[in-house]
Amino acid sequence: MSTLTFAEKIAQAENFLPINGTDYLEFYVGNAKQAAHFYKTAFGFQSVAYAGPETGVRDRSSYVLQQGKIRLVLTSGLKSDSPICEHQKKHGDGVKILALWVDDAEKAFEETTKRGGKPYLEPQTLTDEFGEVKMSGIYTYGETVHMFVERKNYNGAFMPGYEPWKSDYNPSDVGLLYVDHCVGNVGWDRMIPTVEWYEKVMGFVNILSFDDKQINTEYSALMSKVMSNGNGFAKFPINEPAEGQRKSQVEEYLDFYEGEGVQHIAVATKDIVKTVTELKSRGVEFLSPPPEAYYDMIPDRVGNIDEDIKKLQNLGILVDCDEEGYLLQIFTKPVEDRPTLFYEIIERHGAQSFGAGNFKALFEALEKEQEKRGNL
Ligand code: TYF
Ligand code: FE
Repeated sequence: MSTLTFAEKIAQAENFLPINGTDYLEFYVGNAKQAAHFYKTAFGFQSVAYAGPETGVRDRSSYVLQQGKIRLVLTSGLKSDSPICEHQKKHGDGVKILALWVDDAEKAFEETTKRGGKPYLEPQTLTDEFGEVKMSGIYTYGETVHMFVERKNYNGAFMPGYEPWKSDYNPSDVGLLYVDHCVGNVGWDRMIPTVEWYEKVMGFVNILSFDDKQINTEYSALMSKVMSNGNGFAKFPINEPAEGQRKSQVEEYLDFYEGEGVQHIAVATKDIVKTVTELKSRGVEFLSPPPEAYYDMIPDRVGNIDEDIKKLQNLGILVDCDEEGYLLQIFTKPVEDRPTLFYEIIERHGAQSFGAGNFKALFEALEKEQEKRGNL
């Protein structure tokens, strides 16, 4: 067990790629118009900007939505030979771009490509009457891309090419604030090379690891390593499947996504009880709640928490802790027909970890229930 705090670990990252946070997440989807409706209605995102044939963009439609600092771009290609449609045909709806907000998109491109990053987009400058945005991009795992976005004083709706999207339909937000982390699923024996890629090309550090002995329940055998940049604003855990009693959930993802890609996006809230109550009332589906015994064990396992355990239990919210505090988290079911992308809602109270203690706790709670039935 390392004695360094998370702050001490991330301070060891290199700083050739300063990152201010997530700029946007772009999805390639089959029907962006309907996907945008879903993220407004079910998740409480607000309409921000649009690009498409009406704004002079011929090959695609893109809808930009925002909640707190979280910006989503939902994009569909308009012709079957479009690379966007090809991506969607192979992977289903999924995350294409994890865009990072940087101070210098050209330098980000130079520093990462000279360390082995594979170019996706050479640095370019987009200009309109509201200012300029510079962008560049490199590939990460699978066909997923890290875009570097520099927007010093741009004050348009999103970026050149987009127009403000004024909608008459504006469901209220649900309290989502920012992207906490985005997890990638990679293939067998691909976790270490991917971790080394983040170290070498992006200057990130590994702040946490779970091996398959920690994360191995009947349902889920996997290994995971969390990569962070030097200020902790960009955190990318990397999962690899492991052999278990059943097929690993990561392997199932790889089969259905037909390759490596984003497994879940964790979004932060300050009031998880309120956020999850609201999401459920709007039809967002969550994984089944853990057994009662899980909640009986919380005082011993985690200690005192501010929240009413009964309320957490009613909603199926999970609790975990580390040396620095505790966290509350819950996972949605996949939001696609393929069992691929899902969401995590997370509320941190000091803890900087990712909830791995929940694997063991869920396992033990199941055994407690078994014991109650006299079957152990
Ligand atoms: O991002 C992560 O690594 C965690 C993984 O009950 C996780 O979200 C998944 C399920 C769970 C606890 C942690
Ligand atoms: Fe997570």
